[in-house]
Amino acid sequence: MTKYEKRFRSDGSEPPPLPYEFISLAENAIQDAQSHMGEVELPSMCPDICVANFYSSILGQLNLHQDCDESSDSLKRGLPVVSISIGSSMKFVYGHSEDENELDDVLLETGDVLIFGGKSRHIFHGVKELNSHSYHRQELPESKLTSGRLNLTLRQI
Ligand code: MD6
Ligand code: FE
Repeated sequence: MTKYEKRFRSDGSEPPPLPYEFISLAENAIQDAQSHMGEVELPSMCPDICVANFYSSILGQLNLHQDCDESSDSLKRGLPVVSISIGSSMKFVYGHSEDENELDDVLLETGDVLIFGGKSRHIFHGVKELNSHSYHRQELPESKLTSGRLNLTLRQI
């Protein structure tokens, strides 16, 4: 039993399956990443859930944590999490322990796709320092995105 087992919309109906475009984006991103990784193996993954979080100047960060809500099989196999950033940039902090002095960071900007899987599946990670000046809605006119950062994480339960 995982946290994702009970899935329903606010009206009690079944949620729709993931759009095909999300699945192929995740699979292609993992293949691209693998092609740059030489001998180190990144398992392939077919996502069946998308977690969406929106960060604004009010709700502006996610504290250090590990992603452990998927099945024990998915976690044991190190199936990757594929994270897509849209909108304002934020700093992704990560490390193999919770020691603040040992953390690395990378700036995630709109359009970036970040993957952690294989041996890195259990990294501690979080996001902070939303830069609300880094993105203007005109850059994505077809979206209704207000100022902030939309993050989509694709996973296989
Ligand atoms: C990010 N997101 O926003 C990283 N974890 O780049 C996460 O670490 C995350 O968005 C668990 C559940 C949802 C998330
Ligand atoms: Fe996470």
